[in-house]
Amino acid sequence: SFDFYKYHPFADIMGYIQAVAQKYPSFVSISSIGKSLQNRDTQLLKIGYPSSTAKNALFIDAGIHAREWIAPATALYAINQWVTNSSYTDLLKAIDIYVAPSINPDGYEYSRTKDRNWRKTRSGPRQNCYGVDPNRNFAFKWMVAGSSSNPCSETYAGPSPFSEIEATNLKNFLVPHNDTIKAYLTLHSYGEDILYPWGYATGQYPPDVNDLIALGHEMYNAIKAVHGTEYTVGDSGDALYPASGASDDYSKSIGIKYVYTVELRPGDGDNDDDQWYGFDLPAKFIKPTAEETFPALMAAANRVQNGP
Ligand code: 0X9
Ligand code: ZN
Repeated sequence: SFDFYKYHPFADIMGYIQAVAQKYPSFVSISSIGKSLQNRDTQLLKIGYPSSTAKNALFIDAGIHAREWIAPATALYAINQWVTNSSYTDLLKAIDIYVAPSINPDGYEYSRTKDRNWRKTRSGPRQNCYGVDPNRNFAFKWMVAGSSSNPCSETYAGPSPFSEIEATNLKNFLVPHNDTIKAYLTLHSYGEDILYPWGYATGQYPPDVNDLIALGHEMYNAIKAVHGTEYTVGDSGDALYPASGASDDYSKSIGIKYVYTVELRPGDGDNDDDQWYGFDLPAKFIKPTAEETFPALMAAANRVQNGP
């Protein structure tokens, strides 16, 4: 059986979600959001019982940054909770949950096999350098802040918005579903933050920012209740740094209400008591990280179910 407490190759992640869809065909199905540049099929799991009326949905992605391995691992743990625990049946009759557990597969495999610290896609070369930061490549305030035009930079925004097939694939799913998707969570690491838009600047907030802060605090409380971990809830631009062209701002710009970038464990390393691992979080931390994150995902799911 699948070991949730280790890090897996992309092919095994896809194999796991295919097996889930096969095992629970009455309420789980699989589809493709498209292929990566290197032709890896990027699959998406939909969890939710069929309904005669349109259902609202929660969308979760992970792994847009290749080296942030804890994010796909956390997404797989959450899938397993939803499909194996019958206490979620009513929720899954009311809403659909989409999980895309690994949306930068070429980068992810490169970080597994060649360079543990790889962040970007694998397009190129351009000026002898590979990759675009897919989280700077979306067509909202592209290249406005925290983005580089240098192909060798870690935050290279690409030659144009949606130059990257991986960002395009995500956009092509989100845009036609923007009326039903009420919450978009994108799992990253590290820093232990719950970040809401806008991220393209400091001091810029959407008109419903108080709703985003309120759910952000619910997620904070849900996380803290499990192992005591205290995340920071804040505006992306203020609490972290301004960075434009990211998937969170783009999702908000197309009308998805509750949008968060969740920076998982570890913390930012400024606590002397912590042994600090950065992106290279040992597998023994998958369990506590996933355990405490799941209730935060549930807080978002419950908000989708109960409405604004
Ligand atoms: O810089 C990023 O893309 C994210 N941090 S990470 O360390 N995982 O790379 C933060 C993105 C927050 N959202 C926006 N600034 N829009
Ligand atoms: Zn990231």
